[in-house]
Amino acid sequence: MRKTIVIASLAALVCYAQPLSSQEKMKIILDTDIGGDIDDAWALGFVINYPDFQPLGVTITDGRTKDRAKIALKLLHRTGRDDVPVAVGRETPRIWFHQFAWAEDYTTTKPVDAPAAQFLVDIVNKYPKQVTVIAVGPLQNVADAMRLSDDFKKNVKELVLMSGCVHGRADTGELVPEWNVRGAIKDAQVVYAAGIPTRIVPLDSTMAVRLSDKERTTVAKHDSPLTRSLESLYRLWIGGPKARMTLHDQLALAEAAKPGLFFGKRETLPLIVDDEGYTRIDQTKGRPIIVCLEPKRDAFMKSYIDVLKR
Ligand SMILES: [Ca+2]
Repeated sequence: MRKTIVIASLAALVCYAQPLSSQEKMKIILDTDIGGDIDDAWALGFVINYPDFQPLGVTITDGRTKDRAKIALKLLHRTGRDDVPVAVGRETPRIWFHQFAWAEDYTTTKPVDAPAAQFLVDIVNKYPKQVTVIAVGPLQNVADAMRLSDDFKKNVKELVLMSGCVHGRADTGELVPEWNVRGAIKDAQVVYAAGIPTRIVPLDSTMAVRLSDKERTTVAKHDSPLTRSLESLYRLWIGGPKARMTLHDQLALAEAAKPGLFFGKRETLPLIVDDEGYTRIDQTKGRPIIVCLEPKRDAFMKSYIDVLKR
């Protein structure tokens, strides 16, 4: 069973021009490992500025989750979004912390008391079948929410994940265990097998989308609390003269915001996660998952930067 969905809607190209009313906004939760790779902070920037999202919370996953949470809290505070709660997931051994210095002394706002998994359950129960969870880190929190309560599977509207490598990386063609899957393989297995409507944006797409120096300058020159913060975090992250941000997580947000608009092809495939962290097509055991391929790099990037500059 292999179905190809080609999406191209000229009507949708008016995309970011007309904000929706508060009843029509898309209720979302961003689940993120902010503070490691730089794309998470810049993805949260999109969530903060995108007018058609109603962000109900940010949940923090993987590694030093309390330290990661401080970055999210500070970024939300600087941009006037203290209304968005932050919930902390369980800590795990993996550590990657280039950007922690940016918020290590930050104490102005705090995370909510509920752990991330409980927070996810509570919010989807409050708004049954209305909340899209966009998960752009390893999947501990989403899997924990499923383990905690069957209500999560029943009541979440859908999942959009930056996750996996299905046919091969966009840059090398190599089939690899993708970072977010490899970082929490058992959790990814739970999520992929859950049978919830799920779309993934894999390395097959994301590795084709990097920020150019010109685009970075365009954002930096805009000079707002958001863009100043993102540029500061970028400088902490950048590890050498050749380092450039790959926009993995932002592509998942773009797919959540405008399904199919920024991808030339979407395939529904029966996928499983194997014990080594590969996402494999398995006609017997796989659950149908929509895989977003062939990113429209320039159209996406223009829309994304326009949102950051709002
Ligand atoms: Ca991430």
